[in-house]
Amino acid sequence: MGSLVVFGILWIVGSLLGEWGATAWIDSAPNGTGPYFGTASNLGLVGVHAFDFLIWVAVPIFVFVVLMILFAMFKFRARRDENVTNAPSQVRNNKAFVGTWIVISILLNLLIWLHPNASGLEQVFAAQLPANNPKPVVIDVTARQWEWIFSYPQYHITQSLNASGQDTLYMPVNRPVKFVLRSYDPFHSYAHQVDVIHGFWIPAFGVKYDVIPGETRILYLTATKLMSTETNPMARVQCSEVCGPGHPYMEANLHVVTGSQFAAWAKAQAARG
Ligand SMILES: [Cu+2]
Repeated sequence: MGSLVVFGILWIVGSLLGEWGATAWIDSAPNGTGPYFGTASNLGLVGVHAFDFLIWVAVPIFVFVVLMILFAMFKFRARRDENVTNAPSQVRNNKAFVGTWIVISILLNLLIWLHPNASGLEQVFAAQLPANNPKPVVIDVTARQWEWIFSYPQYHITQSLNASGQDTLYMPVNRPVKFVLRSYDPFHSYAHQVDVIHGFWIPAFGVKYDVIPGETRILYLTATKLMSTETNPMARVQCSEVCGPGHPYMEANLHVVTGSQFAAWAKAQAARG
């Protein structure tokens, strides 16, 4: 009984220390990004919260298992005067313990299936409903070998470029954006159907969406942090499908700006046509 009490106390103290360490780790990096980089969109945050929850659940289990190994090594070690060659069988069976372990494992699996798996998926599905994205900024994204072209039909911008003539994605923070994703390849214009697959990936947003020839795909997303490629390399559009020799260089600048900065930028872009 004494061992059980000691084990219980060690488990509780170890778990509390572990939870404290995990929280410090998660909150360690600047901007609260911790060990994650996909934290700057409503969809990315679903994943971040899921990982936080899993770590929180896993810490006491990890501490329990490690403690059990250390505890058994110490408690059941061979004594100096013990005759280990003729020791009795060391195999024990505790049906209550095994039964409890199995039941708790099944319950934990069910819990993780429900939350964060099913609940997170539910959040992602809900985030893709047009009704939950009022007054979105519509951005037509055309992927081609090897370039991302961004047009803003509401603002009469046919191709958004920066001062150096590079494709640039501007979007306002905390406002829904409706990405209309299409694949187009002018080098293979003889057959639009045999165009190649690209992958629309913004690492900082924790989101990837394949761009399939012949399909028009819609992705709703809300950026939650001000950021730009200049200060954060994760804030960029990157192709994530091997789409030919130019694939690694198929990236574009990203700027997440305030609403008023976005309005000013759109006005200036529209003026240059
Ligand atoms: Cu590509």
